Amino acid sequence: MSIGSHLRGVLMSELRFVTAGESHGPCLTAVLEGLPAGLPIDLEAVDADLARRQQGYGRGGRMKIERDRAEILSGVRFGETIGSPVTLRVVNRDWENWKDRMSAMGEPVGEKVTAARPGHADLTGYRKYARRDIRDILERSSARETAMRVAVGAVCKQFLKAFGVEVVSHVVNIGGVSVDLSGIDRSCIGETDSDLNCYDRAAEEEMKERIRSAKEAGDTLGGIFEVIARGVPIGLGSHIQWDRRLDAKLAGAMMSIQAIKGVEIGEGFACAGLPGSKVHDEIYLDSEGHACRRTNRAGGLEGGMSNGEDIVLRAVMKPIPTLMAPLHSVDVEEWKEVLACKERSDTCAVSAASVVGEAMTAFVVAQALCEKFGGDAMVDVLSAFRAYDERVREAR
Ligand code: EPS
Repeated sequence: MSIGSHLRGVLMSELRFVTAGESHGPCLTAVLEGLPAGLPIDLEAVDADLARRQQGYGRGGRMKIERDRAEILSGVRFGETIGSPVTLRVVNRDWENWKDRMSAMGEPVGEKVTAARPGHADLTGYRKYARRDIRDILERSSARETAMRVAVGAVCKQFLKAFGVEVVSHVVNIGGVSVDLSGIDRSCIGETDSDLNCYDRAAEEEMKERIRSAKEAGDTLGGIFEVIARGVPIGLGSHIQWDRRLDAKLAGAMMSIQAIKGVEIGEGFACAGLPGSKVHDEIYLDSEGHACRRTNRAGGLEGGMSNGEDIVLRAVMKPIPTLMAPLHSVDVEEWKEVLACKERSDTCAVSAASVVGEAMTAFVVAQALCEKFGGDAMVDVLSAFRAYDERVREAR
């Protein structure tokens, strides 16, 4: 087999997706390819995740306009996948207000954006893509795109459910206010009705207070969220090669979310200050003679593979770069120092990012499952999974 055909083979068996669409264009779309045929699709569950992403104390005016709903344009018939690419669409209601300025054809209309925002893609994107209006960059770098990641992730969650896998998230820090993790029962995560997807009421009130003051000051806030994947079978990913390691894929997927600046797995950065005896999860035998752990500091990943414990990831989101009290910058047309442009934006979107983190984790775990048990039909994938699961459960 030539390298070319080998690579094609790899790509064809892979679960993958791309998104398209501008923040104020007519709609956003995603194409998800590689899902086996025969997976029942619940569109209401997709919409429920889209609604969760729109929530959050500190969101801006845009979220009052949008009511994100997913439509399916291909790949599903009578509520079941048929093996072909699944196309999802979310309409931008704000398009009505932007039709002329975001028109695909015709002469440019409206004022250009020329004052770059520090921390956004504005300045580098404008130069790299040789544009004359920063809007050509900000429309796509906007986190509006994450609506499609959430829609794709929601479909992946339905695939994962067939294997007993569940992905949840919670916010653990906003603007320096931290949740007391020792007081949190992680098994309850996934059940909150909190505005900030936070499970520590006292911390949540303080977070809201910080968001209120940041908004008053024309400033923005970032934070940290945690994603937990439960029920992941052992042995997804591999120690064999750098690009097959599941921890690398998860970290990469998390870093791909707009405004994320750091990721840690399990104890993560805290490991730097601890001796090995306080970091590694000792292995015991339970009453039935099965290997078990009493701690999960590894965050469910050892040697680039899932080890059967919960996968625990945390990601840090920087404060949103669009400030109402703008920072020093340059005007790209006049090439002089100015204050950055003020676009309508959010004060804090960490709770929205947590839902996106869930979606990206669900996608990566679904991709790893497809890679390991891949098949064209759900029945085949499930029977490969059950045979493997039986073997590894029996293995001593
Ligand atoms: C964003 C700017 C704001 C946010 C947007 C991300 O949009 P607008 O410019 O329309 O006010 O609300 O987030 C979303 C639209 C969304 O759906 O999350 C940005 O510049 O990144």
